[in-house]
Amino acid sequence: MRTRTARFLGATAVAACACLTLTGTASAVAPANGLQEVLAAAGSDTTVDITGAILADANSAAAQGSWNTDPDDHVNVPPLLSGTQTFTVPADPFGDEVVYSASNPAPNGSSQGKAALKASAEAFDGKTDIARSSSGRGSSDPATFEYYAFATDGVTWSSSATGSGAGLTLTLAQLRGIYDGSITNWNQVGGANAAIVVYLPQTGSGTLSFFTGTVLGFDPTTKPVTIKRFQEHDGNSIAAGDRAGAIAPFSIAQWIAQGNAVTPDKRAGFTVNPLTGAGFNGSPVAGSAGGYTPAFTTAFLGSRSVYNVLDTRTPSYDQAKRAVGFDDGDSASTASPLCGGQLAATIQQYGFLTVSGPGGLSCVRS
Ligand SMILES: [Ca+2]
Ligand SMILES: [Ca+2]
Repeated sequence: MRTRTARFLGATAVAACACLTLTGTASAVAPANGLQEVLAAAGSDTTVDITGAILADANSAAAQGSWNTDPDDHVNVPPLLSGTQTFTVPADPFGDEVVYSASNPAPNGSSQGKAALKASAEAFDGKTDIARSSSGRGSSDPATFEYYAFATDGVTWSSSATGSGAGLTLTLAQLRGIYDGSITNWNQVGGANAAIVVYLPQTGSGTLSFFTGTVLGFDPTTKPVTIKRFQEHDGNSIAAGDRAGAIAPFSIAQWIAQGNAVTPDKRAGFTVNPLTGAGFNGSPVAGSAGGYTPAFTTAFLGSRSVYNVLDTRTPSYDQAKRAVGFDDGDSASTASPLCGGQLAATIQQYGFLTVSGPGGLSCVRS
């Protein structure tokens, strides 16, 4: 690997020198570098589907005819594989092929995606080039991480449309009471007489850390309440016998995308429900199946940015930025299609609010 890396480092250096002559485009993202790289995104479950659409656009014939002329291959690694399923990230000039499987699981959730990005930067192998993240910068993140917020999601509580908590509106105080163990029966909050079965997403989930850290403001595992786990945004992963009594946080964007059939429907009859006393009191979703749109605002305590994270140390950093970032000029005209506003309709179809950044950008860097 060392020999190949050294050889292609030479090629990168040549490309970098060539770009220095393009003085008129100093603020643009770097040009295609002539290397066919594999740009792999991994991590968040919340953004796996919208990222799939973003990367499919980057791989499209239109992109290859305009900006992705190498062409680089953008690969979206699923967070979870079932049974004997495998997923292969092809080799490229910087890294060998990676085969994810039951024995070599893919990064599942934002934390693991960012850990994989950091490891790839340190190894200079680019096996993960982009971390999908539904959580912002953490205190232990390397300074070389760049966060590109590209959309806004909301997290609210969900219950089964045919269960004991169907059709309810909860106050923030009630939701917190359920998760701290002081409210244990749906009839205490206007529902049927049945025990509330309390669910949280899998550990390492960005939705988990946002829901507990921001919406609840405490860690329920330190409270006198029994917590069960599910794979976030997947109602089918809640035990069938628990569904009628279950409560679980759910990404509004994921719920909409599933309801709009742009991604497989895993809602299992769960609905995303109003939460009052948290900055936005209405229904979080408008419209009907196939045409759902997000109805919450950024004033909602449960609203959160979602990000693509890059590490400036990875071998394909500049090329990854061409798909999901922008450069120091803060100009929409020289940004990636995602950050230049060209994918706004896709972002909305997948249930997210769009972002307004400086200079007409549709991303914010932090
Ligand atoms: Ca390239
Ligand atoms: Ca790579």
